[in-house]
Amino acid sequence: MKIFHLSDLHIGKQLHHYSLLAEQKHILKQIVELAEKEMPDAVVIAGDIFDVPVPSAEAVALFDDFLSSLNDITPRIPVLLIAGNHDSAKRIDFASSILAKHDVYIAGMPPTQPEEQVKKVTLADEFGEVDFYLLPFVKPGYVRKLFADEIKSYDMAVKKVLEREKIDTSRRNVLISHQFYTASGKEPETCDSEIRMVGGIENVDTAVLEPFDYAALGHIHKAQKIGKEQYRYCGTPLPYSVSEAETEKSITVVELGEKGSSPKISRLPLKPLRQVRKLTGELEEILAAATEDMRGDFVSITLTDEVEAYHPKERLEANFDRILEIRIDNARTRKILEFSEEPLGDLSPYGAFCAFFKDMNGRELTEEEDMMLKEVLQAETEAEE
Ligand SMILES: [Mn+2]
Repeated sequence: MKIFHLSDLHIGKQLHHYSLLAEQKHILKQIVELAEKEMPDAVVIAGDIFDVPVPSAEAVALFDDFLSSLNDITPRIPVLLIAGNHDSAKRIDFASSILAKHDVYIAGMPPTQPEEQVKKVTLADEFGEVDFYLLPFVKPGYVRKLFADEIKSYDMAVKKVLEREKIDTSRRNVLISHQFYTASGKEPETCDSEIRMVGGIENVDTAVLEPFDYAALGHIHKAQKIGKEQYRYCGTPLPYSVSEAETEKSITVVELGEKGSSPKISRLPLKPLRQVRKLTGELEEILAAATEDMRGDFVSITLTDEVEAYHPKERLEANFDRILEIRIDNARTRKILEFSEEPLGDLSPYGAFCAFFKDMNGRELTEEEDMMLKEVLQAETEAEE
């Protein structure tokens, strides 16, 4: 059984205020063409379909178009998808019972009531049946009514929800899930486009994936395995941050053979409409290296000129249509950065400002400035009381 594993489409996402709808339309079309060519037995989307819980009309229309184009392929390819943490479970679930008649299977919410189970879809190939478990993003609070014990963590929530399914491990099982999986404490490699997680509270250990022959995971934006070869994040179909500049995005293709055999896993590269590039150097070097090919790309520029360059913004804009940011990295800015990273210790606001002023201006405050500063701080303190 051949599976296309996708996740984190984030339809409607912007990159530094640039709409990515044209890029997303282009990449979704490419995915449909690859499906026509490769004819997988299923397309799996492991959450974060949209970038926000209430997506724009254009974003919804684009996803609708993608599903219909996939559905037009004959023989029909089933699509299995779940909600991620960016999606609204209820909105994703809209029309799901009608869509199921068209082989589009959607799970918006994990079970929340004692009589509910994880949505299961069974598909078959020459080796028999495969059970797909569609587990949308789980928070401990969503599933608390299912258990007598208090659900104290994400790990416990996912573990108990899966145990409750009494999965028959003599069958072939695939999990579709959207969580922050770690392997005995080892974290996956992240990018700047994911929401930062604090203190590891969202971690779910890959031990819970044991009953599955393949785990199609979403949430992490870089393609990688976690724990075992067959536990995979497929990553986003497009670069969604400067940290993903010039990294190759892909569809993860999984071929499940007989029960007990290791699945064959490969990656089908996706070619974006525009690249995300990171350019570093002196203004003149960057301008000299700019080609007509790069004009439309999204560029993050770091200027290293020690002497302030002449009209850098205007000159860069004449060569690049989509500038994400222009940073300056020279001795002066590095000094500022170094200073900001130095612990302030127990300096009072007054002491901290004096040190900052000296560093920026290379001198102490004059008597008059010192008095002004004290007045401002005094007024602040009074306002707080
Ligand atoms: Mn995501």
